[in-house]
Amino acid sequence: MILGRLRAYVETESCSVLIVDAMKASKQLNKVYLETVDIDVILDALLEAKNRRSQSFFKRFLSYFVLFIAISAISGSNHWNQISDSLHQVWQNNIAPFISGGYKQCAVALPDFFEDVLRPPINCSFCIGLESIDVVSNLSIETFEKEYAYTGRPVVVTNDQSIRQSASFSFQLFKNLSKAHRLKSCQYFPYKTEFDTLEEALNMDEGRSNLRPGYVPWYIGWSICELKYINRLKNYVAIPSFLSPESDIKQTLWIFMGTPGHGAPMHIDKVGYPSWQTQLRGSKKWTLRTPLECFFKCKKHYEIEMESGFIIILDTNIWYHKTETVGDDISITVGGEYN
Ligand SMILES: O=C(O)CCC(=O)C(=O)O
Repeated sequence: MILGRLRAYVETESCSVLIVDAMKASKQLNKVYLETVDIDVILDALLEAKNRRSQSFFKRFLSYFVLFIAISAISGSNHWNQISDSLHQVWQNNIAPFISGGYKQCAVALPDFFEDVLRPPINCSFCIGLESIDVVSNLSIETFEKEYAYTGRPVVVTNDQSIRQSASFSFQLFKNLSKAHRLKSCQYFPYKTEFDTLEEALNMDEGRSNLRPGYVPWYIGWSICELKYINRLKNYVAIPSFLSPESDIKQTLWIFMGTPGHGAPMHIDKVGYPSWQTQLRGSKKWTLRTPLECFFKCKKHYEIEMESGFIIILDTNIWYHKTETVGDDISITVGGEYN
């Protein structure tokens, strides 16, 4: 009786498909029908059942989809490049603008898990047999190019000539250069700080920037990408001497600085070239993680502590990496990419 009346009612609201489906689906509904004749309660229950059904359909669809892309990525499917390109397109053109409510670029970042499974699988030859990160003193251009530059093997270089030519660095030096418009940033990473802009960060109170007892920890990073400013920064920081002048083609320089206990979280980059980074002040621990597809072929984790004057060479496009300032001093680094 109730169902008959209900269907008639609902049909006038042009929702008959919903009702028929929902009636089949929900045992709970039968209880509602028996216990009440209030049409609003019944409709609410029907709608809830319908939502639950479509949610569980969506969840099932999503888990099959995620399983499919994870298996393709891990197994290194031949078509993976096309699949990942198409998925990126769909994300960028349809899903991200839809979620962010517009076409603002980067309003919604790809969630980490998707970043991970959407990248093309990496050939593990760079980590097979690698037990620890080499530490080499005074590396020559030839040895660097033969053994490290394009092999994906990370290396830490000590006693490089460039260190002797670099200035001594402090928070204040960057603050002064930026305030005087002698350096201008391009991209800025606030990490876990509350500073929305580099200017705000460089204007933090003096006690905090000087690590006075009770200071609130911080860590920031930014890039310099205009030639005028890059050349100015190069007056202070010498490029590692084992990089040949031709390999210094990607000019952008990156600065990272912050206090003990803080750093960059685990991530992988899509910057195109491998990186160098000089530890100009303080110490920083790097933790490297091999990509998922190499877990069964390589060691999973590597750690290395960079002391002042060390230079790390790392292809951040194939190694997951995170950093943490260690010791008592501020950590200041400058780095870039090479080709
Ligand atoms: O030096 C750091 O703390 C972070 C560096 C980094 O994440 C990168 O170069 O991708």
